[in-house]
Amino acid sequence: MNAPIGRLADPAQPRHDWTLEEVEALFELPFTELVFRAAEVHRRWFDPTELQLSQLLSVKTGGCPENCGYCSQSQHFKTATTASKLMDAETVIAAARDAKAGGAQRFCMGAAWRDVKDRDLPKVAAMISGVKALGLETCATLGMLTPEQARALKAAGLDYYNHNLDTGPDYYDKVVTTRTYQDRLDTLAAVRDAGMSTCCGGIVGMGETRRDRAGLLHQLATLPAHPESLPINDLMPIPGTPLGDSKAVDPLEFVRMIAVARLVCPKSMVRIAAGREHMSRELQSLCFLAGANSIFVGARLLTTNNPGRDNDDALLAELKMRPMGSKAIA
Ligand code: SAM
Ligand code: DTB
Ligand code: SF4
Repeated sequence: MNAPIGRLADPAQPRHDWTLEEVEALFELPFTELVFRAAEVHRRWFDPTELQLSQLLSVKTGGCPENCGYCSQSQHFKTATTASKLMDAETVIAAARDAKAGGAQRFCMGAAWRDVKDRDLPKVAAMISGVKALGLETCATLGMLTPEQARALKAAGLDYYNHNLDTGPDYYDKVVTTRTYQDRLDTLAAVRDAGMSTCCGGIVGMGETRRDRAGLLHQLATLPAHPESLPINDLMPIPGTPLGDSKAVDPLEFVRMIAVARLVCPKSMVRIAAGREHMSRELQSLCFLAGANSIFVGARLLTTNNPGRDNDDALLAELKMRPMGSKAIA
């Protein structure tokens, strides 16, 4: 009778002591039971009719020295993506202004870098402060950071730093070998220590097992702080990369991933990140039911396509959902 009653009594309370076996057991629940539990937890912390909208811009594309097997931007693979230099701050700020006018709440700047070079920091800081001055939340994903660089980005006005763990620790070296899982964890610690919020999630569809997916969510759920944003990407297979011919993940398995993410990180924004372009309205709706409450808007992600505002506006209208923080529909 020494069972942790408080813990079992309220599944909506965040926990950091999840075991891998517990996370795996959630994946094994009957589908409707899993989705129901996740929907209940979602409602405890969020209005389930609200969706957070973020927009991405690739501010430095291609030519990346890392060998992430899923990525169009790695210089190790011959893909259709052409490399370009770091954009000017003014161009980035103009794109952010358009994103805001289109209804985005957060603007995320991505660079195909292994790590940040100090010489690029002033330009990146100017982008961040300019985007922040528009009244947008700011996010960047620039590769590995030192603690000093993290503090400099925070000082420039960066709210979120995206750095994905991508998959479970046992599968990581099947996907990328130019860095380690620990390198990723170290950057996440630098981001937290600098006082920024973390955006951290992963990809499904890279040939991983359910145990690897549980392994990723177990890592996220046992971090010192749950990521404030938790993106789940459905692999966009890129011709020319080692994962370019990957088989699509069963849509119901994708929903399970969303639901388990919601259950183990109950207060995080769970995002359907890459892959919505090939998802049906029905699949996306199931994801929203299972606790997803964030999407990327706009016709482009970094180098691949996204549904575009007209489609998303129509979907939100049909589902009677609305951008987070906007007025409720009467
Ligand atoms: N270079 C930085 C890094 O790796 O952290 C930032 C950019 S990187 C493109 C950001 C994330 O996008 C990756 O961690 C991965 O999760 C996701 N991503 C990249 N290519 C993808 C693809 N083809 N399909 C799905 N997600 C992808
Ligand atoms: C995240 O988890 N996914 C986004 C964002 N964070 C940086 C990137 C998705 C990229 C999809 C492939 C591409 O467009 O190149
Ligand atoms: Fe480079 Fe990031 Fe692509 Fe990996 S995911 S190759 S680090 S841009």
